[in-house]
Amino acid sequence: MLLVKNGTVVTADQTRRADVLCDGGLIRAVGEGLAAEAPAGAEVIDAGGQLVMPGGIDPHTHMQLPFMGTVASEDFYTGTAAGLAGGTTMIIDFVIPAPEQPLMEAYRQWREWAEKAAADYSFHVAVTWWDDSVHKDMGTLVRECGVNSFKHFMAYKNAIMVDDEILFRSFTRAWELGAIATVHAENGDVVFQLQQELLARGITGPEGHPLSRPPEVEGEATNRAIRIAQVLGVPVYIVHVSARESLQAITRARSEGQRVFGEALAGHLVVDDSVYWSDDKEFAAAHVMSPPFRPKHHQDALWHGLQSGNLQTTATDHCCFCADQKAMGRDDFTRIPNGTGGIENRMEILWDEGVNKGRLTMNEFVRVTSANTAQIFNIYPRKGAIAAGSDADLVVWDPAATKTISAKTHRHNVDFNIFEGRTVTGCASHTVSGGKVVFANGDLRAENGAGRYVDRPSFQSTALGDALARRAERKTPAPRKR
Ligand code: URQ
Ligand code: ZN
Ligand code: ZN
Repeated sequence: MLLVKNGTVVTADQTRRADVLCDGGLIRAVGEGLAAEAPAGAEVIDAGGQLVMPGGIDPHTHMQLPFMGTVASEDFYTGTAAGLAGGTTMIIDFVIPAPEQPLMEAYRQWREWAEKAAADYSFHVAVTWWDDSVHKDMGTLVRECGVNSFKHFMAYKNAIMVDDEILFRSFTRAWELGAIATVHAENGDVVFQLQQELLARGITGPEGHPLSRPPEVEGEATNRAIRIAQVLGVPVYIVHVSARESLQAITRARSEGQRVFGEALAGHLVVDDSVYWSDDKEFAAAHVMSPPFRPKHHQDALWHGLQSGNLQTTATDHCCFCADQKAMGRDDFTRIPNGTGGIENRMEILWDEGVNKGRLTMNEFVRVTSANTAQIFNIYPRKGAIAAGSDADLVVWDPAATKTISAKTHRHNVDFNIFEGRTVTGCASHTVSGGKVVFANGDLRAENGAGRYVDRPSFQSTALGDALARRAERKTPAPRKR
């Protein structure tokens, strides 16, 4: 039994003084004066002067991902443990089959890797190729494995990139199954051409990375994915929206009633492209991720996207590579493994830059760090809520505490932090995962293997599924009048 007392409970839609009683991994009661009901032996957290919020959900991580000739340095244990130290109590990672690799084989591999997770986890499954077996495995994944989202990379040509025909087939299949399609939206063909041109001009340093992936490349692919989803009548989720152009495509579609969701990374909200022009090439290479960090005006657009509700979730795309791995691209920026970290820092960055600066209310903070993700991926209110019957995943947040972020002290298993040197006000003092106190005033008690796989039911059994079904009953749209 765990009692979190004297705190102010902040959820997506409510702020109130309340105690929280947890038992058996679930929240049992939320209300004032529960201390009297807690048995003598109950563990107690005194949250006086602090906030009690749903544990964060990071919908975009890549623990120990084999990628670009190496493997991400963060594994499922160290990565989820780092998340717990920052208030994140669940991740949605990615199964990314190699082209021609059976989806079920890749799924089993990632499930094995994730056994060591210290916090709850789930998987989006990437469709990186197509034949009848992919069509079949998608059905098995939804019906038997609790997968309700399929990822598509429109970038990474000659690797995991898929073309419009596969997008069409896979979006259609996802819709049939009541699953949501998600995309990494960059035009991989244009990126490839720009990369070749830059290399031919002798531009091999990390500055070539952003030059080969301008915002227009992301805006075009975002719009293309949205339009294909519109033709098919399926919802679509755009991961790591980094540019104003992509947000414009999402905003337009949403304003016309299309069901499109967008995700912003903590990194894209506060780090700009000046990092790539540093004389310190190792520093610049450490920031190589896709889409790249953008000029500052894109950050303002992303914050407006979160404030307006046109972007719904925040993530990290936690995909870490150490300096020696990034050095694989010392002579050719296209060989620098793409990815940066941040799972421990996402919530404190969102709080400091969002709530402290008046961009987000505390309730909106909960929406974009937890509740919206839980709703979009159909695990609300099990996750993302503080209510009787919800999982006992909580963060006790000290709005007055300060913390200076550094690779010297962070819990990530990587030798770099894109938020290095930032001092934030507001951070987790305690994290509760499955009803257990796993982080308390700097003491991290993450347990290898304590995390559970979280099934995410298909949408067919939900209002969204009904809405989609009703749409499907409409006759096939008449050919557009020219
Ligand atoms: O593209 C992704 O999301 C993966 C491969 C992580 N790397 C990255 O640069 N974002
Ligand atoms: Zn991506
Ligand atoms: Zn990613």
